[in-house]
Amino acid sequence: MEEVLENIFNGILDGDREMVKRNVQQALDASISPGVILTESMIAAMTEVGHRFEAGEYYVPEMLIAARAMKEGLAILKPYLKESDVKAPGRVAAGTVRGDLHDIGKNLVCMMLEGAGFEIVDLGTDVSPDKFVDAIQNRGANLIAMSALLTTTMPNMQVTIDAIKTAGLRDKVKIMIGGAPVTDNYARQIGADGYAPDASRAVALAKTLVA
Ligand code: B12
Repeated sequence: MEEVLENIFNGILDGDREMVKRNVQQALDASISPGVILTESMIAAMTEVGHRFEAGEYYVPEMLIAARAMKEGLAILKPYLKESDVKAPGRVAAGTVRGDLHDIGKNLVCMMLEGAGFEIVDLGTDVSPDKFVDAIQNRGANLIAMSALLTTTMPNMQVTIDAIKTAGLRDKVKIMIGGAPVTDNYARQIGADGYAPDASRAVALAKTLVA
């Protein structure tokens, strides 16, 4: 791997934002294609972060600072990605369900999806079923990502899916869910298309859902 790409890769693993920003700019100045920068250094690094997390070598704080460094690097890369043709595999409307204000996990999932090339419509927290419906109807979302951290707000995932069905939009979207109290079983029970336990596996799931 070229040194500048290696620096981006290591910068993300270390959560070193300045190193990432500087080297992304240097890579662009050296006319390395944005797609190569994205896939070979940045997404590769986030994949490695995911592996280290699954192996118990990284914890949430490491994952968060890595994701933040990734996000700052992405901000520099983003305008160039639009010019070149790294195609977005899908448009994801993501939100924490009604009554729930936890957004750290949802934000991580958004960052990782964005890193993987998805377009993100971030609906924020305390998102009503109507807002999810609106994102499908008017904002072109073909994938819904719902997060819940409270056992008391989990049922609002079911309420949201019912609202999507009532609006006649269920066959227009794939729906994935996650959050600490959520399980694969629960996803099946409420008629979601999938569940992932963490942000790196959320990306893998999203890719299979839109494939
Ligand atoms: C931080 C935190 C808060 C912060 C939230 C800040 C913020 N901006 O998010 C604050 C202080 C606001 C808060 C408030 C409350 N909290 Co709180 N909070 C937490 C805490 C400590 C960490 C959550 C977190 O960020 N984890 C780190 C992230 C990275 O992990 P994650 O969210 O699970 O996300 C990962 C996966 O789940 C997955 N994922 C997440 N979303 C999605 C979505 C999709 C589509 C997919 C595929 C995957 C996915 O990927 C993520 C990355 O790997 C948890 C304890 C815990 N360990 O979970 C309690 C916890 C969730 N809170 C709890 C409670 C009770 C509350 C309050 C009710 C407390 C109170 N009495 O006021 C309020 C509720 C406020 C509300 N209406 O939402 C309880 C919930 C109990 C329960 N079973 O319902 C917990 C479990 C603490 C506990 N042990 O009692 N909380």
